Amino acid sequence: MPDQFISVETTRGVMRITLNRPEVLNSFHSLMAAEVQAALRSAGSDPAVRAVLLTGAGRAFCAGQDLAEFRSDGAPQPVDFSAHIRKTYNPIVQAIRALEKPVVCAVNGVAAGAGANLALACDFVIASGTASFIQAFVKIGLVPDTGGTFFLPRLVGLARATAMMMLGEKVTAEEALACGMIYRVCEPTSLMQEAGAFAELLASQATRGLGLTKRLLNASLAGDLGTQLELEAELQGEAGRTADHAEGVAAFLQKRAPAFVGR
Ligand code: LHQ
Repeated sequence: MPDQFISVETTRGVMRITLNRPEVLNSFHSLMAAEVQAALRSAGSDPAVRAVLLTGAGRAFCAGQDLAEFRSDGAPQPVDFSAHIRKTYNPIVQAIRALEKPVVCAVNGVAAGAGANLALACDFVIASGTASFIQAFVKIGLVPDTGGTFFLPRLVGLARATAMMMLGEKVTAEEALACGMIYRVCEPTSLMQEAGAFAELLASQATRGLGLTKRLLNASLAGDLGTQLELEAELQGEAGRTADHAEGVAAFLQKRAPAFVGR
């Protein structure tokens, strides 16, 4: 079935996933979440995809949960939020972290609630100078979700994460860059060009090596030194058996640029 709420296109090794409900700032309802999950599954299984670029259509990246999804006649419906989160956001975050290919998030405007934390689950966040990040949950009496309480304190430290999550104030792209929350800030007019070129650069690299590096970084978030050293040794063995490792060494010795094939 064709996607209704996102657009997906793969060119030059990059799968571009665009959240496409601009009239509600690309906020998530269950159907859009299911489409994002399917796109990420296909990114994992398609060898032609060597990097993913996630962004939003229109003036926002994503305003988090579509707050109209659960309401009728102005009264909150008795929805099981726990079940909803387990079915929608959690599998997306798990899929992004488990995908052994780099995921770049181009934050083109406001990223609020689950939208902010979706961005933080990606490997690289490149934001427009006009973008902002809002841990909006507190404003509606909720707790942060979509992995925010895992990634944000690790990115910016507990003190700043606490303030962002307990105050729900807008954090500008420049502030986010300054505190280590994101990778880069771009001029608004050049965001998609720069983020696209960056994703294509990643897609031209030694994909298995990048994927195994991501597995190591994931493990480092929770592991101890001994376990991490052992995992490095194991995965270096695997990386050392790839065609791209042989190509990288040959290119170095022959003083030429490597031509990686992603295997
Ligand atoms: C929206 C939304 C939106 C619907 C803007 N929904 N329409 C998990 C599980 C279970 C339950 C709940 O939550 C979660 C996780 C979460 O993500 S909780 C956090 C949910 N998100 C928010 O609380 C953010 C709500 N949005 C805002 O605070 C503002 O819209 C921001 C600061 C993002 C942008 O402000 P503005 O630039 O001033 O835009 P706006 O407010 O005028 O919005 C434009 C339109 O988009 C507007 O519709 P309208 O028909 O008036 O043009 C909004 O109603 C709609 N919209 N966010 N989350």
